[in-house]
Amino acid sequence: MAPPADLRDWIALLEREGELVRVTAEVDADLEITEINDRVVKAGGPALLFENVRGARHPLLINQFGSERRMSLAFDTPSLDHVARKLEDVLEMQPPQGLVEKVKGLQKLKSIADSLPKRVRSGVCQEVVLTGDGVDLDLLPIQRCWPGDPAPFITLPAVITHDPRSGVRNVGMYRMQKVDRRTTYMHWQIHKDGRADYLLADGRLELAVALGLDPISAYSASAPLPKHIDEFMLAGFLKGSPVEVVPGKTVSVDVPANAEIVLEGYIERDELGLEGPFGDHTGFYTAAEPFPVFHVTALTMRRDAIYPSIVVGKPPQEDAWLGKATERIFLPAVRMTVPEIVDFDLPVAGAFHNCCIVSIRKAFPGHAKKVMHAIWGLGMLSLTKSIVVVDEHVNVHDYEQVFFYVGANVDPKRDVVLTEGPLDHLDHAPSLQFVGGKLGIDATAKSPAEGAREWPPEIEMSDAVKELVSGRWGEYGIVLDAGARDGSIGHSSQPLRRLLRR
Ligand SMILES: Cc1cc2nc3c(=O)[nH]c(=O)nc-3n(C[C@H](O)[C@H](O)[C@H](O)COP(=O)(O)O)c2cc1C
Ligand SMILES: [Mn+2]
Repeated sequence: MAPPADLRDWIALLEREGELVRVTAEVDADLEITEINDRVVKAGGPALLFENVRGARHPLLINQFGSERRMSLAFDTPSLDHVARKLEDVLEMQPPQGLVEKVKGLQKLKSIADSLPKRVRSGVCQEVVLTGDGVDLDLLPIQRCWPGDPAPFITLPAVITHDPRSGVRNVGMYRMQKVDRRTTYMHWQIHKDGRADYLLADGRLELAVALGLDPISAYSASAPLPKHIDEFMLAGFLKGSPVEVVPGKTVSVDVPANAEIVLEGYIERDELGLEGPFGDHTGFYTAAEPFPVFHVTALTMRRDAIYPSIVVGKPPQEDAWLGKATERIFLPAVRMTVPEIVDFDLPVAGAFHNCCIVSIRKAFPGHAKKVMHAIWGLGMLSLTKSIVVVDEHVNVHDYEQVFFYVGANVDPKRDVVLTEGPLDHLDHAPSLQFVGGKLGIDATAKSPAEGAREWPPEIEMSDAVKELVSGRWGEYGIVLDAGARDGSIGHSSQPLRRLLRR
């Protein structure tokens, strides 16, 4: 098996796996779909294909990413950790020793070479081409997500730009508020690569927006890669086959051949409009702010194109799983820079930038504080507002366990770091937008060198007694669930997953 090649392939797979429901009843893209989807997401329910959206010609797909099982199906992998391992394999490549390793090394290098996007002659994304006055966003079932939103928003786009200096492609997911039939805003926040391309452009920046991609390519638009790395290369690597592109009809930007829908157009350097407010993934409405205006010069699509959407809001929502994919897939890259990191967790309730829990192999006094500062200097993780550092044996995904060590191991005066730095564009709490306070909590065991008294041993039953009790369990006549019987209760490795399924 290979990961789905396009959105049709993906929908067929979801359907075969009992992971998709087709809704034929007429529904309204104005708020109604949000409420239906919200109930389904919170119940751990299936992807939804709304085939009859009032006033729109095209169906709407939502909740395609809304469970761990669907994420694994999308990546054609048993778990997201397997995806990370594939990446780790390449990142940790050592000079090969012996012939077998050399051959393996070459295979790995080939998998990178094969990841580059490939130009093809034609693409289904251009079966229908509407230009000029023919462009009509009203054909699409664009959702107005929350009652305070002033207009419908395109929420699951892959926005393709090129760095005007280097030509390197960037693909990012930035919501687009509909202004009229041929115009939207482009919500690229100040830390994002798409915005950097726009600021580097002298006057007009041409771009393209792909909607309805295979799930890995769609995910890659949300991946926080360094600016000089093309997200479609990551997509190609994770898919095991290149993203195929064709030249745009009205812009010098290549577009994914397999997209359901493509919007081509341009942004003028100094043309801004008041975007928002928008019910955001922070759980609050973000205030209206000036953002660039996107003029659509062509709307191209497949015949019977399917429009993809997602709703963000108070967590947990569907985007939790896109974030979890990034957390897992980027762990090897984080470890490349900070190898003492064992694992990390970005709690969904923390909207990803509010909190990071990290476990480390502690080797010297002050080590936890070193790791905090490393994270505050690392790519998009630099926007993290609070960091909790625990020792390597602590399961960062088990929030009760983490809470235990934060309570038990911390002298607030000695172990809490208060500093300041850049914060997420959407964070409404700091006094100033973009900069403010940072909190670090060192919940590792401390040594006298760090000003602590002798650290007490943690309570553990001996292995001999555990084995004895396991062996004799049947004799006691006590019935418990499986976790408790083998002594693993209270150390559940998947509390988040349970929470999200609830
Ligand atoms: C559903 C969803 C919606 C998003 N909306 C925005 C947005 O409106 N503006 C933005 O700057 N980032 C948004 N993001 C985050 C970016 O996609 C993410 O930071 C990505 O790494 C940006 O690409 P870049 O690093 O190439 O700029 C969104 C992410 C998701 C999953
Ligand atoms: Mn980027």
